[in-house]
Amino acid sequence: MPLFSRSRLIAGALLLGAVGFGYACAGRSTASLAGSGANAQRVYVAPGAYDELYGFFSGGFNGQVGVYGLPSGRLLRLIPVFSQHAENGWGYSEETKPMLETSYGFIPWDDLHHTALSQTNGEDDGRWLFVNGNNTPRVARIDLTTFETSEILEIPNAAGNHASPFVTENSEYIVSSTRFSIPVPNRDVPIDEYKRFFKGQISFITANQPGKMDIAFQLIVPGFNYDLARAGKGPSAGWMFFSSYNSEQANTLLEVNASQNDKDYIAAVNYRTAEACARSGKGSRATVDYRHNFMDEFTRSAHSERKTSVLQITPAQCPGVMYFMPTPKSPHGADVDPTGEFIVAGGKLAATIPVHSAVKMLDAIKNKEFEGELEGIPVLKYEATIAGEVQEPGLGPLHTEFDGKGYAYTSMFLSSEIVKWKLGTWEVVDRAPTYYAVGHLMIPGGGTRKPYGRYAVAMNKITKDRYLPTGPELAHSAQLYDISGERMQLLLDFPTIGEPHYANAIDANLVRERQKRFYALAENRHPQAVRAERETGVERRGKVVHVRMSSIRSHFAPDNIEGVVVGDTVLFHVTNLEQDWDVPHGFAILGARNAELLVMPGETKTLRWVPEKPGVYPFYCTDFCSALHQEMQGYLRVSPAGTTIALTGTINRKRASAGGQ
Ligand SMILES: [Cu+2]
Repeated sequence: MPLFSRSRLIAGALLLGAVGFGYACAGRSTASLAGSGANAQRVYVAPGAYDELYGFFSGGFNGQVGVYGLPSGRLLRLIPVFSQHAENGWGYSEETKPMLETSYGFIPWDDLHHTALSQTNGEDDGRWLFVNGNNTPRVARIDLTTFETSEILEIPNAAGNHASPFVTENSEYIVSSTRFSIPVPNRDVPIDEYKRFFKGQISFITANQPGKMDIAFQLIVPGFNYDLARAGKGPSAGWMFFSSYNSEQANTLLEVNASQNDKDYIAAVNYRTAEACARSGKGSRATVDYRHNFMDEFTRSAHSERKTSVLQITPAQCPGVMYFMPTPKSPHGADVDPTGEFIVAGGKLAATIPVHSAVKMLDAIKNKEFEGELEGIPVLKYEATIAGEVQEPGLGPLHTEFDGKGYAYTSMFLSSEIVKWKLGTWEVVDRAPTYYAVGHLMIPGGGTRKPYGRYAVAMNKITKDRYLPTGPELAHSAQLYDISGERMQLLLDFPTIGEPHYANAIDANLVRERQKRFYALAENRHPQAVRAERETGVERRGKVVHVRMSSIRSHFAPDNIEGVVVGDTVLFHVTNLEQDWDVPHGFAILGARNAELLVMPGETKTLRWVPEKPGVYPFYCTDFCSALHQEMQGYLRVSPAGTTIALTGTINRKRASAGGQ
């Protein structure tokens, strides 16, 4: 099979890059703007109307998820996950800080790459969105009734949690596999002894019980780089497919040294077999250190628990758990079509798009059509599993999504285009340029049994001339295509926050009607909550002053506080007494060193504040809550250390409560 040589590939990339920019000029020409009025109508959502779809876009290095309405591309919300978020105090308030605890300590940032919506029977169910943290290996659950991160699990023995968090058909598991193999357990060894000490790992994480995520089992596998994954379905049900590269096990200059082999592998893991092995006592429990963090529903406070062991299985201990399918060449995507029969690889340096057949794979396993074995893992013959190859698709095939109508769409990073091809005949039927260097593609429902098949979104790595420039850093970009007809049609560019690395989109009806509107005050079990103003007050415990404060349109209680001295730490526990939708209150105080608080109706949040100088410090509501929002303020007096002024919290000169001394 002809492969581009490295130099030819690069030359081709440069050539096609130039073609890409040629398209850009064409994009601005009158000819192609002629249809833009009609295209505008197809993405236009009239004032007061809703978008058809929620689009959840990972923010890459901002550690957040951006929620965009589609087809309009309107930004609706940023959901902080692994990164502190000053807008709502995520990771700053005492209640949310434990969510960012890890075995490395408090980490207020991560690199969030992939999203995966929960599924029931292989279809979107609108319950949760799972996302991964790449740098400090973690996975997270976002509750789609609140659009809040409700759970984070760290992954031991991982480094670069890239092949994550792809979901099984009934959200039994999400997976996590390591991009960087490391010594397992991680310890002080010479880097040159990579092949001897470094291992990969593939973790299956129980996902369908909120608050109870854990690692069901961890497969210890050869020290390759594991990149992406998809669950099987239909004939491939019970399997999970992982792309891997660096089968050379290089530990330096991977750009050359990890591209030596003609083929790397797609790893097929049978997780039912792994479950059976685990049940029958195969494998062993290893001592590790990782964190499981979750929000308590009733205190609305996060807890961080330490975990110290994980069940590890090697493929040699568990025959039938894992097979390698040779795949050219440094495969990136490993995408399963809606029927579950085809596993499409995006060999980013390959000249074709290879497609494996699940049925052929199962036959090949049965007939032992192996070309060898790697650390107890049979390597299947390429000819035995391959269903077909898409010839001359373009340059740099990465990711493939499906429309549910028999077509696949592959992003071509180097030639900056989406290539549409037919499953079964492998013929290319359409191409559409992207602007520029498309990474992932997303078709709403594309990873499920029933893709919606109307739109595709390209997530691009380079924006160049697409928007008004904003200094050295340009807005990142997604592009929306209509794929309902024979030819793809570019409808819309929209800028995104952070890197839109990957995304999912879901029918808005599956999410919209299930929204929580406020938290019931009667169910608030936060230990410092107040249910009425008469329960507010101030209390000194040594050098710590607790202020139990309420907020309701349009005042705080108490709003005059005296008796705090330099050397005290003040904890403001603010309960929002409102019981109505869309009435958050904020809280900020002069000199606060982190963020404000944003407190949802019925919720209690805590701001830690350490005054350093005597004086009077105003505090106020930061969220515009009513016509009298501007009046929603108070004062806290700080006296020199050693001053003996009674601690009081008052409103309208009345004591807010008897809690002071
Ligand atoms: Cu307010």
